Amino acid sequence: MIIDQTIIDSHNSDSEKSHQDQLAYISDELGKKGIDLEGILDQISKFQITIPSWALGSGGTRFGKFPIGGEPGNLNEKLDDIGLLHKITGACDSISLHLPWDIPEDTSAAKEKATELGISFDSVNSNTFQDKDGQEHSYKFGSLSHTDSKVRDQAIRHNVEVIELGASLDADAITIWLADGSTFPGQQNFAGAFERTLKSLEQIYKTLPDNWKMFLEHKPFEPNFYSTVVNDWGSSLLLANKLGEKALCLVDLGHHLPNMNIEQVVSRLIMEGKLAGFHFNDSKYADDDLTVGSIKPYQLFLIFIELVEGIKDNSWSWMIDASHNVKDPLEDLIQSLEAIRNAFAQALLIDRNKLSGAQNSNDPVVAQEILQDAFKTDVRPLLREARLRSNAAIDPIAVYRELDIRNNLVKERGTQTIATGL
Ligand code: PSV
Ligand code: MN
Repeated sequence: MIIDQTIIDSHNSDSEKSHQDQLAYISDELGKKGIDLEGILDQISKFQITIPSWALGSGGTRFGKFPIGGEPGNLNEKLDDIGLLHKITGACDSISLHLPWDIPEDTSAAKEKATELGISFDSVNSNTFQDKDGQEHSYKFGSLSHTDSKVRDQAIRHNVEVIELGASLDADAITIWLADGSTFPGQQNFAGAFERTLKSLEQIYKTLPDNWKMFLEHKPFEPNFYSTVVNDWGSSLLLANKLGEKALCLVDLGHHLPNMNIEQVVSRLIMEGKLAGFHFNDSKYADDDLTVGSIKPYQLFLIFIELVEGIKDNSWSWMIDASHNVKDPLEDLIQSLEAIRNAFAQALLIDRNKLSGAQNSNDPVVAQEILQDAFKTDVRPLLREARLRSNAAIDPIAVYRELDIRNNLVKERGTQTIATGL
């Protein structure tokens, strides 16, 4: 489905008056505080978030899946969906592929199509948490950490192939998340499994092209319920430090035990120059993969305060990793994109000198006032203005519904298509 620019423009002109009034109000308020509105708008517009290829269909739980219809059945259609999202939000100019779920049939054709849509290929993800048809050795008891070298070699080979394919698409990083671990006490020797994982990662690391990075993604549990080999940021950092400068730690917001101070983890990783980037999502209980900002928006804002402090010359990878059963996945992504930019914009409003002053004079009351003043500022007019300036929609959800995009996709693709993913 192709969205004509005139449709977006006409939607924007309908809401422009009310948008300009709200923008004038916030410009005035920020002006009184000496905040450079244009600088902030520029940073918001440039802030682009990667869409994972596996978040475009309805996600499932282990109890069931309820396909929404019109799901993209192949990589071409996935690129179309992201192109469409980018057109109406102006906020997502790249895709992250999960392999083998999304192996392009024709690499140059995929690249060409992506370029036409203004989309590039971000980090590629390997998958050794599932067995694929015809695979010689099973990952039931692990992959890079497996006790059997034949299984480890197979998993290493897969990662190397993912790097090769990623390089042919001009990606420059591989994200490795391992399900490896144990479900029962005594099942696995912790040190042995860690050592074998390190050795396997070293083999993969050696094959990285010069400009490439390796992102290590930790997770405390699931699918294993007793121990995971790369369970927390400590283990991730240990591996990254042992591997070398191209190895970095990726933070998925759902991959922490309850009440973890994720913003402090982020600060530590930035301090060590080891932050790779993010998988954004939200959660109430564990790795719920819910819409970003839907449960704990304040936590997201606190994380962005750390990011904005360290962002200077860093090129971190920003990606959404959410998927669930109840919303239209494209509307869900629009909401996630909005929540991420919202938190970013609020964090940009913090007066860093004032905050340092409050911290240095041990004044938690003023520090809290500074944070909450930014958090309670309604920055949505800034996000709308950034979209308007990128020829995107002032209100992307409204345009999505006005154009009846889901039903059009169902008409084009049918009700039975299922997008690859979990
Ligand atoms: C694992 O839970 C994870 O967060 C990893 O990033 C995987 O690649 C992705 O989810 C698969 O859905
Ligand atoms: Mn993830």
